[in-house]
Amino acid sequence: MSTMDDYQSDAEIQWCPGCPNFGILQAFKKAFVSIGKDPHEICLVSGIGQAAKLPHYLKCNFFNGLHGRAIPVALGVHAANPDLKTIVVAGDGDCYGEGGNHFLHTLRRNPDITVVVHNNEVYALTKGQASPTTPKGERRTLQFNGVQVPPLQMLAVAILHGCTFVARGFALEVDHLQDLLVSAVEHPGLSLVEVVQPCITWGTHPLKWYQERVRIVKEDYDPTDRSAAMELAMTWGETIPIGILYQSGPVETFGHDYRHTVTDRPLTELKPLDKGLMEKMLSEFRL
Ligand SMILES: Cc1ncc(C[n+]2csc(CCOP(=O)(O)OP(=O)(O)O)c2C)c(N)n1
Ligand code: SF4
Repeated sequence: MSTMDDYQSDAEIQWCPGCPNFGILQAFKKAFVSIGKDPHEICLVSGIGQAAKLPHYLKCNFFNGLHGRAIPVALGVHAANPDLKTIVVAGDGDCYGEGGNHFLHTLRRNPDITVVVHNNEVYALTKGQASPTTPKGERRTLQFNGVQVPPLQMLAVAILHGCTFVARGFALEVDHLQDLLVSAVEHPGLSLVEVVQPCITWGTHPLKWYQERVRIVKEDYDPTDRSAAMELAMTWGETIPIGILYQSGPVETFGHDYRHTVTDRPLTELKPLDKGLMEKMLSEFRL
């Protein structure tokens, strides 16, 4: 049985003091302990950005790759070893902007992975430019006259395109976020958790602005009601609802058919191809 200390990394944390990302980090550690997984049974995958640094600060398997490309790497990890709990950690720019294409098509495929998006409504690492979730009209470091286009509503897009677990959390509601992460990781199929993560250095509003608006969904809220979920997913203003907004299933997950026709075992357990045969195959492509 793991403890919080088992996930403690020695890396020096590079976030601004007081960044709400610290709350998300704490929620991750608590969630892993609640799930009862040991660090070697988990693999975090990230790209580039402030959010993408989170895996550095947890002692478990992780792969830190390119901006926008965490999802395809996570799919590879999951294909190679479906016994690992594979979790993508990304910023809104990383996942919805440069990685938006991967995100969209992953919704259709329903792989059994979790995607956690820190939504701070800016590109924080590169000093506050607009991201796909920046509200229309907001002035940013490169958008001097204000952003000209409306933000993407990716939680609604996810529900529309068949994601069977869609949740929104708040970085300062650590215990609530812990519960969301546990439910997401245990959900079979693709699970999406977007976390409201105010950036206290480049963001427009102070923490108080978010604290006054964030509301946990009512206890009698029915997350299987798709229309109600769409409405909550698109609500971001006077109130910002948090909780499991949508959950349905079970739905067959991507790789299910293929795994049973090709192999029942993780690819990591297959014998490597014969070296001579590999050489022969490669030689056909050599000039
Ligand atoms: C392929 C590539 N494109 C662009 C960049 C520059 N870049 C690094 S981080 C970043 C945006 C970070 O914003 P976000 O993903 O929202 O994460 P945050 O820092 O806000 O957590 C950009 C544009 C890069 N490093 N690599
Ligand atoms: S720039 Fe913003 S997101 Fe990045 S560490 Fe500082 S407060 Fe956090």
